[in-house]
This record gives sequence, structure tokens and C-alpha cells, in this order.
Amino acid sequence: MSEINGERLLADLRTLAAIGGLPDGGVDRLAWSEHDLAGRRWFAERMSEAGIEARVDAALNIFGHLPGTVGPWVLTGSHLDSVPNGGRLDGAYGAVAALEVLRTLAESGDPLAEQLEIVGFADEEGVRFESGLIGSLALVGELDIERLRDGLDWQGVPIRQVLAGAGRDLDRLLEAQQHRDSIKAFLELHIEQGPRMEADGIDLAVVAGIVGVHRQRIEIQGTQNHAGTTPFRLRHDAGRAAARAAAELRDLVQGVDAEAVANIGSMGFHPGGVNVIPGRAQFTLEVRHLDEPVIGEAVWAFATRLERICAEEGCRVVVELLSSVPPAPMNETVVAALEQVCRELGRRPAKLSSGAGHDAAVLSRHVPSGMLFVPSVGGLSHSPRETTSDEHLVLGARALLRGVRAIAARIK
Ligand code: HGY
Ligand code: MN
Ligand code: MN
Repeated sequence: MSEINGERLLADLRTLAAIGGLPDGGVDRLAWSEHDLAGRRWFAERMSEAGIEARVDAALNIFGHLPGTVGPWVLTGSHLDSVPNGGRLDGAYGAVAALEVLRTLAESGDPLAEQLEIVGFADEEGVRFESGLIGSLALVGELDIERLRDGLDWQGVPIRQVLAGAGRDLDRLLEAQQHRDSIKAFLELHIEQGPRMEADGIDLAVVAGIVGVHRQRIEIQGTQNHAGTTPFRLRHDAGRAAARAAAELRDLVQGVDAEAVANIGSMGFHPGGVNVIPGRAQFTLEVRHLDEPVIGEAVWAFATRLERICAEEGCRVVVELLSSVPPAPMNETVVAALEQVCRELGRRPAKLSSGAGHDAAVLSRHVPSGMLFVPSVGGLSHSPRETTSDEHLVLGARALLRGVRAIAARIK
């Protein structure tokens, strides 16, 4: 039985982490940035060195399979972009482990190599365009091009221009879907990005389902005014309305369901002067849960309260939907195969839901898909302090190799 080369896996992870690496150990490979492109070039070069044919698609996804092999393949991999000031393993780990698995199989002449394709997805995080999973949505043909066409990125740069800077044509992104029928199943290895596995002493987990993620951009419009001469009773303070709503978010969402979570990741007041009552406030909101009706209820509860607060503050509110990815149950055959892999590796098969979104959620709507998790130290992620022990990183890659073999045997 082929066995991955753990030292080579760890060395590649260290090398990739240096691309866009930060002094504090984090990485900054924001999608479509120079560092992201550099990380992708490195990934393609490592494929070529291993005799794997690398192909970049219209959406900047990088695929690799052995020359002369034809699909449909079992696809495995993850994303290569990161959040700003993020961790070195989120996404990168699954992509590099996929490379290590295919490289190992090819070196040992294992026929399974011919059934395997690997991928480094583009722009999973969605920080820049405030809606993610761009690469995998383009691959399956679900990407909403119209929303991107006249859109601006988070710093006001036209999305078309950002893509052109990365050598991609916005009008051709959906050409990526031509490859969809060459994939028969998908398996993603990822760090848990949460505290449960470490807390429960679980080394390896099978993902049963991935939460749905609903994202909005909200603007509150009040009256810009002088902060010194305007009595409180005459103010229409957009900043105050936004701050009041943000302060109530957690209780409102928990009141709908104890497992639901929500986040206001960014908030800005306009014009932002120390002595000016904000006339406008903008913030992003996301709500997550495994059940779509719970997400809807939580979004509704917040919207209702926000309307009330704005009425009291004499402000207006405008809500823009950014993205809404439904919850994704993983394929039962794949889950069963991965539970068997855990047993083969001497681990009790533990099943978890994923509170983080993943490309597997998108693929799962088109092909049988599954995920494997390894623990995150301290549950930290989307942080320079994100890390996982070398032992767990190697264990996960060993499980990935067995997982693609089990899936290839079961999914024809
Ligand atoms: O936001 C997420 O859950 C994922 O890390 N992109
Ligand atoms: Mn990720
Ligand atoms: Mn992430």
C-alpha cells in the first residue's frame, strides 16, 4: 500500500506558507493578489516537478492529473487563497495534501493515480468580493456573473479590473464549468478551524454536513451633522443605530437557535470625522446554521429589530444580499467510506458538522462529496496563530490517500 511522504508534505506546507508569509507566522494570500498568484504558480510548479499535468481554468482554479489519463476523476484538493492576516493551513493544507497523495501514487505506479485529479480552488474566502467560493461555483456553473459584472471589490476597485489583473476575463469565468462532467466525486481534507476535536481528543473526523452561510451588506442612512451643536434629541445618528443593532445581534440569533452563529466582520461610518455625526453606516452581516429555515428566522429576527432601531433613530436601512450558500449534507456513501478509513487508521470514526464554509459544499450539489478534518490547536483559525500538529497533518494526508482509494472503489 502506497504511503505518503510526511516530511515532504510538511516541507511543502512550510514553503507555501512563506509565499505571502507574514512576520507573525500568518499568511496573506488574498484572492487575485500577487501573493495568491505566486502561490498558484508554486503549486503548478510542484505538480510539474512530479510529472503531473497542470491546467489553470478560466476561473483561476488549478487542476492536475497524470498525463494521458482521462476522467471522470475523483477530485481532491482545497483552496489556495487566504483571508487577510490569516493562517498557513486553511485551504493550503488540503491542496498540498492532495498533491502529496497524487505524487505518492504516481511514484509507486499505483493504478489509483489514474483515477485521481487534484485542485487548488480560486477565491474560496470571498473577502475581496464579499462573496466567496468563486472558483468552485464557476466549476459547477452556479457562479452569479451578473452580480460580479458591475461590482466593486472591498476597496472599490472594479471586479472586472481585479480579475484582469490576475489574467482572467470576467465574461469567461463560467467556461470553467466545461470540466464539471469530468469529476465523479470530491473529497476535501481541511483543518477543523474550531475547538471541538482538540477538546474531545479526536485526531481525525468525518464531516457529516457543512453549515449554510447567508451574507448581507447593510447600509443605514441618517443625517450627517455637527457633533457639538446638535442636541441628542435632534440627531439621526446612523452610527448609533448600527452600533445598537450590532450589540443586540448575538442575543437575537441565539434566541432563534442556540447552535446558530452570526458575525459583523466589518463596520464603517461615513464620513468618519471625529466631530461629525455619521450620516451613513455600513456593515456586513453573516448568519450560519446547518438548517436553512433557522438561518432565515435569524436573519428575519435581526432585520425586524434593525427596522425598529432605525425608526427610533430616524434613519433608513438598505439591505443588499451578498451571497447565500445553503447547508450541505455530505454524501452518505462517501461518509461511510471515510468512517471505514478512520477505523483502518485505528481511530474511532467521529462525525462532525462544519461551522466553516468549504468548496465541498458547492461540489456536494453536483457530485458525491465528503470532507475529512484534523484538529486545530486551540481551535484558532483565520488567524496567524492557526496551527495543527505535524502528527495530525501527516495523519490527515494518510487518511486522504485511503479516502480517495475507498471512494474510487465505491463511486463508479
Ligand atoms: O468563511 C468560511 O467559513 C470559510 O473559511 N471561507
Ligand atoms: Mn478553508
Ligand atoms: Mn477560511
